[in-house]
Amino acid sequence: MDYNPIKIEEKWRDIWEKDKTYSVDINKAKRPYYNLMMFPYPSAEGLHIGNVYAFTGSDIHGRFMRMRGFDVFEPIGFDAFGIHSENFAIKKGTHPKDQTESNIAHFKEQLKRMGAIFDWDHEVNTSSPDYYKWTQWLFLQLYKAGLAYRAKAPVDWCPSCKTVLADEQVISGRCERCDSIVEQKELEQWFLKITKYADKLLNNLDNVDWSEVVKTAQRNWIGRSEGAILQFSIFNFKFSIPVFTTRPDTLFGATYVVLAPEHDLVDKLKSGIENWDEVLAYTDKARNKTELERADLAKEKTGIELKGIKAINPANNEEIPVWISDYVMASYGTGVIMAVPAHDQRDFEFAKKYNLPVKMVICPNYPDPICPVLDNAYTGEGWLVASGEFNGMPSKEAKEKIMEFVGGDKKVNYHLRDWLISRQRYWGAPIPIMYCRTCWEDKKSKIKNKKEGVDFIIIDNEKYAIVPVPEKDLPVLLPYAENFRPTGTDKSPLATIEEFVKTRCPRCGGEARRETDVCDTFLDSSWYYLGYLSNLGNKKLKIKNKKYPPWDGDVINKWLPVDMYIGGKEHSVLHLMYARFVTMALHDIGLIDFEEPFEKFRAHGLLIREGAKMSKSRGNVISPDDYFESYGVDVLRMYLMFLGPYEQGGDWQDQGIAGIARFIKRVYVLVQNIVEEKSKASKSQIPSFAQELRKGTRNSKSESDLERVTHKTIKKVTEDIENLQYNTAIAFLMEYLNNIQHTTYNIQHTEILLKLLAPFAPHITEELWHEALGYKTSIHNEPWPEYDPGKIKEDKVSVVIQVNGKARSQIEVDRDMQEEKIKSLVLADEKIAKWMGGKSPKKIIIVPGRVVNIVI
Ligand code: ANZ
Ligand code: ZN
Repeated sequence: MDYNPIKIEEKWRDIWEKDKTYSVDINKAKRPYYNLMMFPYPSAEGLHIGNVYAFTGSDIHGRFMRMRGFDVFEPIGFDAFGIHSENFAIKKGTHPKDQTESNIAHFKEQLKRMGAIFDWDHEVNTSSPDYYKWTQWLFLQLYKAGLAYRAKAPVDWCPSCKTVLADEQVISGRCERCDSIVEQKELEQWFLKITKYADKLLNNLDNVDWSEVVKTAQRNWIGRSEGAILQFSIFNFKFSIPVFTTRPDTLFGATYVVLAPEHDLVDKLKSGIENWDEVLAYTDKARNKTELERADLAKEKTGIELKGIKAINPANNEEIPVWISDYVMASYGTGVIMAVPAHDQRDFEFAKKYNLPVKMVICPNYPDPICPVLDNAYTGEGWLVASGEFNGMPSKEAKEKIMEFVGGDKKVNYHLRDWLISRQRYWGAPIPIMYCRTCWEDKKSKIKNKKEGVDFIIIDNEKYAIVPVPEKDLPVLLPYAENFRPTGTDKSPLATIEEFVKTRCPRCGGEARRETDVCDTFLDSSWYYLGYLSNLGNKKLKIKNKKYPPWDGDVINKWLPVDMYIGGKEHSVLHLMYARFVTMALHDIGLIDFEEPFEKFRAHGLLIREGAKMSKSRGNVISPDDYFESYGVDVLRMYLMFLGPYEQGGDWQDQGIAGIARFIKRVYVLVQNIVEEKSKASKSQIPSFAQELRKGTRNSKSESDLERVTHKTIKKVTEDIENLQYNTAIAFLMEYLNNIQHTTYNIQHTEILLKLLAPFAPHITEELWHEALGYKTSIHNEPWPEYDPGKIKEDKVSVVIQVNGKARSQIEVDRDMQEEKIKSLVLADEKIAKWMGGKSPKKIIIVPGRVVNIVI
């Protein structure tokens, strides 16, 4: 029989779907294992090969855990709202709703071909009202808990996406999505108070099993910094200026003070400032720069002295000048710094340029009284000099002491900013808020004592009360708008739809207006792992259909936190941070029992093609469809996983896939042959293998070798899959196939090969399991093969290591290990290194399996 992957794969897809081979009863499952992968944006006509890469690696893990006896829940869905999908529709000249529907249809077809154990009964689509009703509900819970608020703030605006962006969505000053340089705008927007959880977000990282790169990215993003607030009084003014510093130990070296140009205090000092026009001109220029440009270390520093203003250094009462400069940010710390040019590089450059005094107060090598002349700031720790009574004190100790000395306060600062979720776009969940004028005017008489907030906003110079949409009125439907294109103003296109904007106030029954911005897509995906386990209007699901929340607490707490989450590291501080925040908030509101959503997270690597990033503009994007049709899914899955360690990514080589195709074909032929031979043997009375062994007509040595190789293979493949080292697992399977081919009649080993191969190539293994080996049940329900450690040991031998003929150490090596490898192991041995005392060996004599003698 010829191997015809297309036919075989289609056949098994149908059977699996009909038999519901992979579905789990989420209520009854005994050993729940939640295997989650980051769901795709259906923002193109089809799956990207990078999606197939990511999902295959995750699915292999899911299949493996299934064979190990877990009830694996592996859901999939679509992150269908948002600018990615909307932009694609705009490009195609279609409506986002229609385009998204047709994209999803094709995605689904492809995902079904992938041979994954997806549970389609739990599919979610974030753009369907059944789903976004709950995204809006989530927003209302956060609002009620005081975690959602409106505020005016300088925000990042993407001129090409025509919307504001969250802090996390600006990467090196550019839009995360389209790479345009962002601009700054001052706008009133909705924020979620993620900063309230800054400490928890940071501390919990110590207790989750996540890829280290991602943890580090989150730690840096949260950016906790411990310091102090010190007050500098101003000559002739009644108030003092607070500065935030992480180095109070350097206070005696503070030779000037710098304010952010747009700082409120600048205005308050106006009466004393002699060069006001100059100051104003500088401030205007600074406002037009992005924070990133301002923070650029390489950039030439600029600034203006506030002439006529003097600050007093609280440590020594010296009068020092006050400047404004755009290297100080208004939004960080207090927006004011004490400049210590000797010990801060930015201050150093500024002082050099404007001829301000540089005073060294931390000496790297005390008690050396002569501090080196600086050509750069010395930013390390050391001992204090020129600091009065603190001279000679270690700088670490002086931090606290000097802070106390001048009556400063401890202060912890975070880089993390609140999450800006308003988007001036169409394709998203409308923010479920209304604005009512009557309610604002009535607030004193009627609403004063009500619990719900009566914050107001100003629209066209009128004050409006903020009124949340009642939960029973959800969802606030997104209208099918003809004019969905971004307006380019600071309003979403929904603002132009009169029927949408005008509404009745649920509180007073009067006329009200709706909020017209929509939610950031990342709010949709911040809870989708809960959504998969919820009844979002899906009649087929047997989940107790609670009114609020949409999930059953028992089910949620049984399955979550997610056991394994796999996805891209580009979401390190986006989705992964937002989802953690939302989970913590839901926990504190009392809706779930856990506060970390993902117990284990692994970032997969990126797939490139022949050394280059795949992109439409390069024209080197691979369509999975072509490979589904030519080689079949099993070959594609295996080839992708063979390209490199899954967590590092791989380089797709066009020729490479043929090698995997040959391997699969060899498996196919081998199994057929073994079965044929076996049946011939039984018909023609050819002696069985065991009989042959007894008669001594076969070489029993090779048989015991195969036994050893089998157990070794099981061990290696098992461990490699556990560590997501799929490429080496596949290599072991290839080697194993070679070994089996040299024996005959070996059904038992063939079965093991097929089982080990099953997570990688689910279709062909199922086919052979049934058609060649004659089983009636699925190979995917078989238990994972176990190995016997006793049977592997044999191939290790213990070797004595001598130095100049004297036994000094002992190591274990593989029996068949190459001499070069043995030599390097021996030389790496700690004890031996000591005995060699840094000398290099003159000669190394190896007596195989017994002794290694090093002559020095
Ligand atoms: C004096 C000093 C002396 C400083 C020294 C550093 C070294 P992180 O670690 O990021 O929190 N700073 C404070 N507020 C600032 C603002 N709004 N814009 C720009 N810079 C600001 O950095 C804290 C340090 O950054 C603070 O400590 C302050 O400079 C500066 F030898 O104060 B330091
Ligand atoms: Zn009202």
